Amino acid sequence: MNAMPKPRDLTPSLAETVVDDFIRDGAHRFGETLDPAACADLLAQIRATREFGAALFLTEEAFDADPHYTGVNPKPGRNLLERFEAQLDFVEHAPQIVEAVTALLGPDYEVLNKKVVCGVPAGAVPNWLKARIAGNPVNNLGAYVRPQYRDVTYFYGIDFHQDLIDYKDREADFLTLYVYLHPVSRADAPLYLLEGSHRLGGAVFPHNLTRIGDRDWLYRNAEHGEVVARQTVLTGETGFAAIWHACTLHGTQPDAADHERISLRYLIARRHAGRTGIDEVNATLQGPLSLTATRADLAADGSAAIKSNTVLKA
Ligand SMILES: O=C(O)CCC(=O)C(=O)O
Repeated sequence: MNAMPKPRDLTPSLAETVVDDFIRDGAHRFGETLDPAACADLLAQIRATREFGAALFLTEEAFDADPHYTGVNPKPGRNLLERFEAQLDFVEHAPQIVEAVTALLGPDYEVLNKKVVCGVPAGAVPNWLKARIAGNPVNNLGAYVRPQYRDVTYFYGIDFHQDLIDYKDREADFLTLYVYLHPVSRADAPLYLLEGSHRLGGAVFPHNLTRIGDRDWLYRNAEHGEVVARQTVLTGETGFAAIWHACTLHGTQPDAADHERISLRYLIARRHAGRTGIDEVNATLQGPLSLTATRADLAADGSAAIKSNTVLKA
């Protein structure tokens, strides 16, 4: 008797889905969360290192005595995540993460940067500081944090930006992996992501965005054209993970909860010399793959030179 022909498996693989999602949206959210017990364990250890409250900050007098706006982020030798290196397998070796990143970047990809990111709750930010930073586009609070705590990046919201912003002259050959270590609701400074915004390639910050409906933005990148980008809010459970393209616009509003939001942020780059999924994605972009200047919002000392913030209107 002849065997019945096997039905063709029409379900796309994760690798195919991820590349398709990057081409269409510039991002992929994982359906499966990372190990919640490992997240909770890491979170407890991170929280045990400090109070995520007002004690993080310098006094106004101490800040004004010697203001530094640059060199205030985690760096090798001053990065809290280095202490937990031995327990990051639940992220770095999770099969879905490895499959997705390999699909986009090929084998032997490299981690350019990994760190703990904290959304600082409103109640922890001193009033003098709130008054100074109100309306600024990038409220990375590193400049105002006591030096011993600069092993974490602290945000009180950040306007829509591309992660290419920190990589002048580098091609968009990397992606961001972002992981929530606890449930993140609307009140916990979730990431706002503009799907399809990557299609215009690299663009100088701040970005030309006009709200055109409940969830849509008209996004223009000078001579490279315009696109309607759909806003999606990345709320999620413990272990929620998402990846996005270096040109995908995203941002956060200030943390409105009474506790800090703690996440992990990885930047992962291609090392493979051959063609990979990211080449397929980048071939569909209608703007530049790299920029000679990435931002126009800063004064020479690195302080904010403009007051404007679009994500606050999201
Ligand atoms: O975690 C946040 O609040 C913002 C993170 C972000 O957008 C970034 O680090 O690029």
